[in-house]
Amino acid sequence: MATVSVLGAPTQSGTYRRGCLMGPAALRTAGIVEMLGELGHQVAEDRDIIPDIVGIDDGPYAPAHHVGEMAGWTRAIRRAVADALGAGRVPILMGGDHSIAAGSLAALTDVAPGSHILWLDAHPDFNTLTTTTTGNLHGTPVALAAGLDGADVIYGAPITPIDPRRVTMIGIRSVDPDERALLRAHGVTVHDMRDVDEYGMGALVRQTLKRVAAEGARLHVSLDVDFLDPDIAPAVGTTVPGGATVREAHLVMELLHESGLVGSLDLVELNPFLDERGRTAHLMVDLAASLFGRTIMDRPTQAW
Ligand code: 5AB
Ligand code: MN
Ligand code: MN
Ligand code: MN
Repeated sequence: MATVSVLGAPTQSGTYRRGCLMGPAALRTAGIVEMLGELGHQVAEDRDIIPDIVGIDDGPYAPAHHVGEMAGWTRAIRRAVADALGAGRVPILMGGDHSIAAGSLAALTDVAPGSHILWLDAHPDFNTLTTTTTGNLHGTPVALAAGLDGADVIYGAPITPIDPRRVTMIGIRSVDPDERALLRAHGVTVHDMRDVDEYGMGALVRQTLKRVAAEGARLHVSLDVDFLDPDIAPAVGTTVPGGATVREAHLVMELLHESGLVGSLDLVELNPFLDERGRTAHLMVDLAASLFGRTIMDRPTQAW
């Protein structure tokens, strides 16, 4: 059983659409804390992070906007997640938009260098402060945590960059041209939806887990709501058709649980303002439940 830190990061400055700052409240309303208790885990901490105040003029970084806000959140999140990891807890970072992962990924290399990152998203979020065409910083956290252009501005202190060759992305179906070139150049493993169609979700996740186990690594999971198909998860600003089904997403989480390798989790991009009677919030909590050990039938832990 795990000791868990439930950390809210109610941001929305990394996106152009308002509402995802209500994400942590919606996940709590949908019962995330009670769910963890019911599965036998101990919630040692349940709070929202307060961002640092960092004044940065967006001017030189245009079209990037809210650079100072992201810097302030990133620095506070990095400390909070590193504290939780350092205390042997499993942090669940609840967004908020996906720019917050710049903080959790840096915390990971602070405390557990060599970790592997599983990025479940329609998008790779591998733009830099110079390649972003939208200026929306939720499209940048993986590249920034890898130390690419803009990392110094956002972190304001040295980081141990993540190794992009230890990043596996699944669910990808919307990639910008410069982003595609960067992903290739840095050796990120990208399983796009075509791979999911051809090989199946289970096979891709098992392959990834085997690799992580062989690396002797822990796994950080970053789950963007838009990994899911918009028909089942409407509460997100950046919908892309053709996403994961309910069962595909649960299968990912069930296999991750059985592996015993997951040490930290981001639940991001939930925009409750766009939800239908809480269904996306409930789905995200149910997926987290599968990751933390809920099963349909009791079954022995399977060799994967
Ligand atoms: B999300 C886009 N690549 O950079 C950009 O939802 C979309 O956290 C980013 O995955 C989507 O703005 C960010 C066009
Ligand atoms: Mn994302
Ligand atoms: Mn996305
Ligand atoms: Mn999004």
